Amino acid sequence: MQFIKYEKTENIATIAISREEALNALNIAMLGELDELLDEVQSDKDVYCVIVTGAGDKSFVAGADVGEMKDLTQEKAKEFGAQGNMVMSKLETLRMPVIAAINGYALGGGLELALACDIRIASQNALFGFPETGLGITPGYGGTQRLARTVGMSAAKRMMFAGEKIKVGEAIRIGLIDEIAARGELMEVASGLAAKIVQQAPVAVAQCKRAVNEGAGLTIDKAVLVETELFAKCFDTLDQNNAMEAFVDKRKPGKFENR
Ligand code: CO8
Repeated sequence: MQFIKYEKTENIATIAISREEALNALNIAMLGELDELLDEVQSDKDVYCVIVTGAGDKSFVAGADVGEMKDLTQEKAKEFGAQGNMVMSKLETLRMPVIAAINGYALGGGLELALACDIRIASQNALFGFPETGLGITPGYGGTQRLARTVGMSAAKRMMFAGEKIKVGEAIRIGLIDEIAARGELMEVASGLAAKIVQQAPVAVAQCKRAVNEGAGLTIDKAVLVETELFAKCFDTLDQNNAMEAFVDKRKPGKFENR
């Protein structure tokens, strides 16, 4: 891959968007690489948690590539938007949790990428915003929807309407991020959380993710039915059998086997 670095250690995969000379701005080739990589991650039984970050210490992702976008026709813009949206949805619906480790600029498409992750941890120097209205466009990779669902409609509208860039203090206040890490300690903090996640039963964690995501658009009556289905499926797993047996026998369960 030209624009993505990929590593896997102890059930944790790290995807680093890597185009430092352009502050990791997303281009079409990079989205194609990410698309293929996400298929590989989804089918890798050994990956229980993913961390997404940006290469270097200045930028997570500074948006979609403006140079690549500037001459798009309406028709091409639809194609471009659809490709990006498909990749963001693939990331959002990965079986395992995804942590965004935001190491600097998370602007436009970069913030949209972070919003498609399950949990956001940012370093002190991170800066968030949707500068799109200043470029004459709307966010196009699901940002209008995921930002409003994450921080509420008025905070989301304010960020988009005014094109304001916000720092970590404001981002945590409005619920855009979950944790702030000292500069230089971001990957340690993100890996620490990932290490806790991979110690839980992977199937149970995956079903929690599905229940929250799939229930979000439903009425509570329908949403709890989704939960019941996923809850019940856990009882067909070896990990549930072993963990509950160990509890009843008053011993520690062995390592979960993801089955
Ligand atoms: N696209 C292309 N190149 C970029 C981008 C970008 N989004 N961001 C930075 N770069 C490049 C710069 O052009 C520059 O390249 P060069 O060295 O060749 O001149 C290099 O990265 C370094 O950038 P700066 O010199 O500008 O660095 P500064 O530290 O001075 O500024 C900023 C950093 C504030 C992040 C500034 O670079 C900036 O404002 N970048 C653009 C941010 C932006 O507007 N992002 C949103 C883009 S729109 C979008 O993401 C829409 C997504 C949905 C698309 C759907 C399509 C249908």
